[in-house]
Amino acid sequence: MTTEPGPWWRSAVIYQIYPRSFRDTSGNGVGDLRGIIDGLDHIATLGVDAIWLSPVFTSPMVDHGYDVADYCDIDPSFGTLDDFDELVARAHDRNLRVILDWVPNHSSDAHPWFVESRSSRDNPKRDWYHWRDGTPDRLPNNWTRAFPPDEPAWTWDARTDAWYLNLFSPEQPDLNWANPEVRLAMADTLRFWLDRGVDGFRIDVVHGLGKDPALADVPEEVAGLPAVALIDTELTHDYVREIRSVIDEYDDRVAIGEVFLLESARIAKYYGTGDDELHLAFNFPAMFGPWEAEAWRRNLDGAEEHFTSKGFQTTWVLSNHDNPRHRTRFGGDEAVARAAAVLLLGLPGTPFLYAGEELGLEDAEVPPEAIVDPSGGRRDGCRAPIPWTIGPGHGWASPGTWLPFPPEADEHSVEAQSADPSSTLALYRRLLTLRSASDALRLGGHEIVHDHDGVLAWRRSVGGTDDTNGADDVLVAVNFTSEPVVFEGFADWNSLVSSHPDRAVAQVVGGHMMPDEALWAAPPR
Ligand code: ISL
Repeated sequence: MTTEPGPWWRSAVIYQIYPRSFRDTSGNGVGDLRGIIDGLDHIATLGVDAIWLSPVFTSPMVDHGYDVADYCDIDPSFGTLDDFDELVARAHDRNLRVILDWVPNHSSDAHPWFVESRSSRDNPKRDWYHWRDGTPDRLPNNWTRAFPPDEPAWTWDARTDAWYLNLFSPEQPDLNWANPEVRLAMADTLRFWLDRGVDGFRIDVVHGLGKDPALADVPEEVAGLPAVALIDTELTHDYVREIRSVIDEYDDRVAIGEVFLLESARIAKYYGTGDDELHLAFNFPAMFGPWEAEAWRRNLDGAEEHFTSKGFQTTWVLSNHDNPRHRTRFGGDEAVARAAAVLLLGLPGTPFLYAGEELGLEDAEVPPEAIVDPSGGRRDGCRAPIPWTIGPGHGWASPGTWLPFPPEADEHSVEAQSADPSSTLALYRRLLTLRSASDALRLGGHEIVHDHDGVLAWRRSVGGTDDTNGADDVLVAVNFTSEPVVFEGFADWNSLVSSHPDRAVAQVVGGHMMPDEALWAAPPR
């Protein structure tokens, strides 16, 4: 049963690639587009539906690509536009969609727009960024930037004796979206890539676009937080509607927003009416929670309350390029990381995988002298290169890599795990194969059927749960404890897949869960 009643992204699994860390073919220690082309067979075999590339545009790389100096070209360290076109064609040949990471809130200070804007007070592009008069000893407001934290979000520019706004590093000046010329120019950058066949965009810090025209202070009690986590104005919704209308000029594309707000209710507002703003927004509160049954019960209830009940599609992320990998966050235990995979791909909504989680990678140990992240190193560990092969270099065409490999890189390599049917990679492949064959798992709702003694279980179904009518019905059960547990009600169900290598497929579960086990099961036939 694989009928698709809705748009492709409703039933998709999206795989995030951090291009610098994926695979190097040029020998410079940094991953590149040809490396991604080489990795497409791995991705297609894994069984995901789309790839999202963190930024590949021309960039001085102060924030490793999130500082864009040309929105319509590929950075030479990644390759060329021809490589990009080939990547899109080869991905589409394998039924993989391609999503780009668009960074509209700020450009690089090396972008020609900013170079012009800062050149004089009467330059035609002066108003493309946020400039404020003043004196070097008087900040325009109390906002703080993200990189490095605890510093003001303003940089004094002696060329014209004025401040400019930067919510991230001083090399990432904020664009002024209140200026219609900025919006038109940015819309054209979307069309440039849509015309080349990309299937959508992940939109960086999209909630930050609309700045309060008064640029008023934030309340003193939250002034220590980076301002980017606090900005949430009505103006932004106007801009998001404009962005959506550009994307809607093309068929079948998706707008995914990074709404970096820490409350689901506020994130949900960026879906607009359901068809005029974002198609999908990351729901980060779930990612920041612990590995506990109660927390995941709250996540599922919150998804229902804020998204599903309003007709919005929920998203789920356990790991990305900005946070320690979930295996590391949850204590490093492989059994827990495997259980998390079974949970993630059994949740109702659109799951995002972060390249390397299918290998069960942990964060790399990055010594102080090797830190390259402008946030102060917090994000370097999760950006460690992907180990492809066993042995020195792990398949990278370079003696050194821009960050060290993660721990146990031989054992975790694609080569080692491909040959091992009990590997984490084999588990992900099995989960994704089952998911793609099950309407219940891809499209169904959920009903919680058990949530005590550290076990959370829910049932995914479409067409009712009466299996005599051929309905598709799957139980997802997660034992969050390191003890064996028994739970009632599903004694005669058969396992479809388990995080535990000792659980046989088609074994009657009998309500017994092994320590740290998560499984999917089907009703007796
Ligand atoms: O990771 C964070 C701080 O260390 C977050 O606050 C992060 O800055 C926030 O999620 C916004 O992230 C996005 O925009 C940044 C970029 O550095 C991140 O990689 C990107 O995901 C600026 O473009």
